[in-house]
Amino acid sequence: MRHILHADFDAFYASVEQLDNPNLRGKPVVVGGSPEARGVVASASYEARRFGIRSAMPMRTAFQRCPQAIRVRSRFDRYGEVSRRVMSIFRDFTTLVEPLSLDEAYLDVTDSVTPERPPGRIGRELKARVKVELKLTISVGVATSKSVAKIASDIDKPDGLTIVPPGSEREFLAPLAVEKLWGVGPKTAARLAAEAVHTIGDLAAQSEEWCRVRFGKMGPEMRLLALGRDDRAVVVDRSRKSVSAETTLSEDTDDPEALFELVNRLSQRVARALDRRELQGRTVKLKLRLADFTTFTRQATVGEPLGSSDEIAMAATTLLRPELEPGRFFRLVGVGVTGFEEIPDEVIQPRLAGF
Ligand code: TTP
Ligand code: MG
Ligand code: MG
Repeated sequence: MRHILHADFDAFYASVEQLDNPNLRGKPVVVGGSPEARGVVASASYEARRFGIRSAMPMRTAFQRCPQAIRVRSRFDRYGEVSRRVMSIFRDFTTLVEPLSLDEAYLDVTDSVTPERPPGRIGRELKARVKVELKLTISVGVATSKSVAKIASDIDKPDGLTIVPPGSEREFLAPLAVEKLWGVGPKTAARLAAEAVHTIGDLAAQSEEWCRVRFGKMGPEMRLLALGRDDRAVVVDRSRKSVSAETTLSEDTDDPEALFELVNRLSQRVARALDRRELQGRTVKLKLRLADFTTFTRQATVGEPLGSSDEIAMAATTLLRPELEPGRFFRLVGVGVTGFEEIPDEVIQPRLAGF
C-alpha cells in the first residue's frame, strides 16, 4: 500500500500578491488581465470568491460581481520562484515528488510512515513548514492513491487537511460530484447525468460492462477511479521528453509578421538546446495562448529528425498559419520538439562517471 499526499497552494497567484503587498491582505484580490483588454481571472483571493469570483471568469464579470475588487497583474517570475521553494520543501520530505503545475505536487511518503508518524501527521508537518518558511498556506490531501489524494486536497480549501484512511476511499468519494474524477469533463458529466449518474457513488455502482458500452476503453478506467482504485505511481523524473522555449508577449498581438518572427527566434533557441544535448526529434509542437488565456497546442510529426532551426521553424510555421486570423490575439507562443531518437551514449556516460 502507498501513502500519497497531494499538496496545492490556496489561491496561489493571489496569495503571493497578498504576501508581497500587505495592503492587499484581507481584501478581494484578482490576478489577471485588465477588463478593457478582455482579460480573465487567473486567480482570485478567497475574499474575492465570496462574491462569486472564480478562475477563468472574464475580468469584467468579476468587477460586476465585486466593484471594489483589486486587480493585480500576473508576475510569473515571482510565482516560479515561490514554486521552486515549495518543491524544495516537498523534497525534504521525500525524493518522490511529482509536480503537476507551479502550485501543486504529489508526494509519495510511504517510506517515511511509521506508527508514530502516520501519513496524516506528515501532511500536518508539511503544511506547517510551508506556513513557517513561505508564509503561505497549502491544502493537503492524504490517501492511498494519487486520484483520491488530489480530490481530498480540494475538498476543504483553504488551509485544509483531508485524510482518507486506507479502506475508506469508496465511502469518501461516493457523495461527491462525478466531475471531480480525473478525466470526467463537462461532456462526459452531461452524458452520465442523462443516465442518472450524478455522484461518484452512482458511477461506482455501475458494472464494468455498463461503463464500457457507453464510454469505450475509458469507461472501466473511470469506474475504477470511482471505486477509489488508482495504481499510478508518483513519477519523479519525467526524464525530459521534450525541449521547448516559449515567450509571453509584452502586448497581445494578431500581427502575422510579429508571430512568424517570434516562432523563428524560438526555433533557434530550441535548436541550440537540442544541439547541446545531442538530441534530435521528429515531432514539433506549437503552443499558443490567446488573449483570454485559452491555451492549446498543435503538433506535427515529420519523417526525418529535425535538427536545424530552419527545419524546426518551417514545421512550426506550418502549424501557426491556419491559426492566424485578424482580431485573434495571441499572448504566448511556444515551440517545442519531442519524439526523440535514442539518446546517444556520449551524453549519458560523462554523467554516470560523476557518481
Ligand atoms: P489552482 O491551484 O487551480 O488555483 P488557485 O491556487 O488560484 O486556487 P485554489 O485555492 O482553488 O487552489 O491554480 C494555480 C494557479 O494557476 C492560479 O493561482 C493561477 C493559475 N491559473 C490560471 O492562470 N488560470 C486558470 O484558469 C487556473 C485554474 C489557474
Ligand atoms: Mg491552488
Ligand atoms: Mg493547482
